[in-house]
Amino acid sequence: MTSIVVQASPYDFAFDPVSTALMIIDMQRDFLEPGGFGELLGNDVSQLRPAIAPIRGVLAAFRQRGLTVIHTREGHRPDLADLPEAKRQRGNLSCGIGDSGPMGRILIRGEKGHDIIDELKPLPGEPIIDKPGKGSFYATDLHSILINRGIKHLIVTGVTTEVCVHTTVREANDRGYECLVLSDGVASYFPEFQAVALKMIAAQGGIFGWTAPSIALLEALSPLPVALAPNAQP
Ligand code: C5J
Repeated sequence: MTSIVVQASPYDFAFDPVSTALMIIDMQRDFLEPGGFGELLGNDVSQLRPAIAPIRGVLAAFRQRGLTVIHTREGHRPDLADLPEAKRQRGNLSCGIGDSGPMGRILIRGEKGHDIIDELKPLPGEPIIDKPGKGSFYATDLHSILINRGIKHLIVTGVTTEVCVHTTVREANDRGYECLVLSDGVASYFPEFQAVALKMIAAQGGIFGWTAPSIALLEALSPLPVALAPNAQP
């Protein structure tokens, strides 16, 4: 077992990379690009873009070392059978989930807007979790995949900090996972929510987990040799 230690808040976060997964939550066009669900809700989608570069850096470090990477996408079946009526109606939108937008039907699996942005495209072999809710565990096989791979620690990135990232971290925490949320690898449409959502995770001795900037994780990973594992990416 190799123990990696990251300087984090509220205290050092230690993990064995072999039993750790990088989670990239909902980095979809529907949240990050104009014409998607995020913009239809009235948000300034450019607020989410600063998370892309830090996630790319950590993703490269994980791939180079053959470590586990998991992507999630929020969305629904084309027949909307998994879309609660309450979620469909929420926001009182003239164009909402399941309706046609500039990137196809909003938040529907298989549509252009539902897919992950080009900058963070999953590689073959990296599990993609399609989730109908805000949390990544609800109505998905994520927990089974993590158990089957012996994963105990999660490095959490993605959008949005106070919604799908928070819900996932809370779900993970209750299932016994240790979560490190990367402060520059998550983003919110609302700067004030970003700040307070990060504080809420690490408050009270790390009530939901830890937070740290991506550079702290990259520095901690740097002594770990690249291309050791058979599936390591150059
Ligand atoms: C939202 C998400 N905000 N991925 N989804 O509806 O955070």
